[in-house]
Parts: sequence; structure tokens; C-alpha cells
Amino acid sequence: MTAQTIKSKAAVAWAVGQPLSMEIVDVMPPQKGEVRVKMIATGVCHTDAFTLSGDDPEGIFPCILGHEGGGIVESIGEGVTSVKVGDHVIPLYTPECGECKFCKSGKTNLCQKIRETQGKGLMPDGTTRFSKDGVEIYHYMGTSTFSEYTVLPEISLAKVNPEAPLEEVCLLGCGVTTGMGAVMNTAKVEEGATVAIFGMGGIGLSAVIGAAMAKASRIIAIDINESKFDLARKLGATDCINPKDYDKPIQDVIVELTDGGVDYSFECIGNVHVMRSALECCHKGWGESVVIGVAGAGQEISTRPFQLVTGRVWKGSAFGGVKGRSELPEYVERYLAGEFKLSDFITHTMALEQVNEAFDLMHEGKSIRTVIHF
Ligand code: NAD
Ligand code: AHE
Ligand code: ZN
Ligand code: ZN
Repeated sequence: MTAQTIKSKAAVAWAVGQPLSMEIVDVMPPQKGEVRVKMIATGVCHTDAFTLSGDDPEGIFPCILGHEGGGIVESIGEGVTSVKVGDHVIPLYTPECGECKFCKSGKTNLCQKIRETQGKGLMPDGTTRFSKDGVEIYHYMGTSTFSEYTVLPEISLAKVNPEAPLEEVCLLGCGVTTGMGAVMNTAKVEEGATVAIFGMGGIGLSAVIGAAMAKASRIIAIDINESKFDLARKLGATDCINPKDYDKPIQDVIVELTDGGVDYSFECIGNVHVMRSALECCHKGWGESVVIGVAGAGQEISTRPFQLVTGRVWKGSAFGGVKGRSELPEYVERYLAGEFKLSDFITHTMALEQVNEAFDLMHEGKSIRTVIHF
């Protein structure tokens, strides 16, 4: 039977800086190569707040935010072969087409097949599937998980083991994969290495897990909110540092603590000044710093080029360097095998109607992840 337009509960971001508004929106059927998904759960990531704040140069309104979801295929469009109705899926803001120059390079997970339209809040054919009373609503990061039903290109879905609870593995749609992947794929932290991780939100704590799994000898967690430290220690941090306790730059503190600097550092905040500290706390000759945090429009990073001349390396990581369709299902299997836990991250659960509270909790530093249940 051909799918029809359906009504869906959604939290709509009508304009920059405004609270999300609960609406019943129309969701068109999936077109050629597209899939309509019933969301079961979605996490709330700092990037959603970043875009809502107006700092995202690609922010476009009205839109439906959300990109850390788990759901079940409700209907498929013409030509879709890799998923079927009833499959459990994780939406991917970094798709994997397998055929573009980027996918074929073997050097990156940044598939570019649909990046242009995705950045404009549109499906690959240049149109949107969401509307309210005839007013078009844009997609967000190609995922829009703050809607009971959402439409995605087939290449933007990872099919995962249906035994995995979507209320937990939704966190693999962004935060946890990003932090763990940055450590394991981007930096390739090795046994015995020393690591500094700036920012103990969902991303930084996942980087702590990754560093512990890699058997790093020292994992230094840095945050200005000390309430994050108990969980950081539980997950494997060996040292927890609040920069506010020192009257010198935090990079100097870390260099002293580690006999010249750490082997690897990760910035998980989105603060360009901290990005500099993260680079400069790395060891001369080989230390590598990975930028994960997303900084606002117009912000730039700086350091003395001498820092790089003398062997430090500055790099970045998106979605932990993970190729969503071919590699994310394996993360779900590793979670099911008990290699890492996701429940530690879920400090709050709520209904979509309360999504603005999830943003408040994040801004107040009271949550790690809020998971919305549909
Ligand atoms: P979060 O808000 O949950 O956590 C940020 C943490 O940083 C908080 O614990 C906060 O107390 C701490 N912090 C803030 N300012 C600080 C400072 N000056 N020094 C030390 N600690 C400080 O955010 P999150 O969801 O974990 O996301 C973190 C960043 O990662 C955001 O910028 C987000 O947009 C970005 N992100 C990037 C990717 C990617 O693929 N590159 C993926 C997901 C999220
Ligand atoms: N739109 C922003 C950049 C936002 C950004 O960097 N997004 C990350 C994912 S954050 C997930 O929480 C990412 O994957 N970037 C790669 C990409 O292609 O967007 C801007 O500055 O324009
Ligand atoms: Zn995210
Ligand atoms: Zn591709």
C-alpha cells in the first residue's frame, strides 16, 4: 500500500532563541530512495542547543531539531532496498553512500553525497517533507528526530540489532559514538598513552570511556562544573581538574603534571580558547589534539605556529570518524556484549512535550543526556 501524508507530534523551532513549540505537523510519505521512521527515543545534544541559539551559520528556521535518535521504519519509498518496514534504525547526520569520492577515499567518514541539501534543511531533491497548515518546515542535520515521524534518505540510516533498546542506543546516533570514536578512530590512542579531555558532557565522558577501553595510563578530565567528576571517575578518569582552582593557564598545569604534556587531548566543549589550551597541553614532538566541540559562527582558533613546528598536531573529528552504515551497527553489538554502558549517561527521561526542560537542564549543567521517549 502506498504511504500517505500523516500527522505527527513534533517540537518545532519556529525562530532563533525561542522555546520549541509542540505542534501537530504533516509528514509527507517517503519519496524515491527515502524512508519514513517512527521515532522511539531521541537524546538531546548540545549541538541542538547551539543551532537554536543562532550560533550555527547553517541554522535555518522554522525547523525540527534533533539528531540523536532511534526508531523503527514505518514506510519506504520507491527503490529502497537496504531497510524494510519494522527494521530498527539509527538516523545518521553523516550518511554513507559508499560511492562518492569521500566514501571511496578510505580516509574519512564525511560522505558528501547529500551534504549540500542537508545543510539547507532539505531532502536531496531540494524539498521538505514537513509542513504545518501549509507552511513548510525545514529538516535539521538530515535527521529531525524531535518529531514522532521523520523522513530520511536511505543512505542516512544505520540498521541495528532489534534486541538493542532504542531508548539507550539512540545515544549512539551522536554523543557516545562521537566521543568514543574520536579516541579510537581519529586519535587512535594506544595502550599506556596519557590523555586530557576537556569538557565532561556526553561527548567528553564518552571520550573517557574510549580512553579507558584503549587502556590509556592516565586520563585527565577537565571541567569547570565539578558535579561531572564523579561519573568521570567512575568511567575511568584518573585525575579531575577544575581550571578555576589554578591561577595559571590550564595547559601549564597539565604540562607540569605529565612531565611535558599529554600524548593526546580532546576538546569537547566548543570553546576556541579551550581548544588552544588543549593543543598546548600536548607533548612537544608528538602530542595530538582533536577538536570535537563545535564553535559558533565567526569564531576562530589560534596558537603560535611554533606549537605545530615543534611537533604537536591539531586535528578534528566529526561523528568520531565512524562510517554510520557499515560501522555503527558494530557499536550497537559491542554495547549489547557489555563492553560499555549507556545508562550512565541518561540522567533524565521525559516526553517530547517537556523538551524545553531538557535544554534548561543542559544549560544549567544538571544533565548529561536527557532522552525523550515518544
Ligand atoms: P555539554 O553541554 O553536555 O557538555 C559540555 C561540558 O563542557 C559541560 O560539562 C561544561 O561544564 C563543560 N565546560 C563548559 N565550558 C568549559 C570550560 N571553559 N572549561 C572546561 N569545561 C567547560 O555538551 P555535549 O553534548 O557533550 O557537546 C560538547 C560539544 O561537542 C558541543 O560543542 C557539541 O556541539 C559538540 N559536538 C560535536 C560533535 C562532532 O561530531 N564533532 C558531535 C556531538 C557534539
Ligand atoms: N553547521 C555548523 C557545523 C556543525 C558541526 O560541526 N556539526 C558536526 C556534528 S555536531 C553533532 O552534534 C559535524 O558532523 N560536522 C560535519 C558536517 O559536515 O557538518 C557550521 O559551522 O556550519
Ligand atoms: Zn550531537
Ligand atoms: Zn558518500
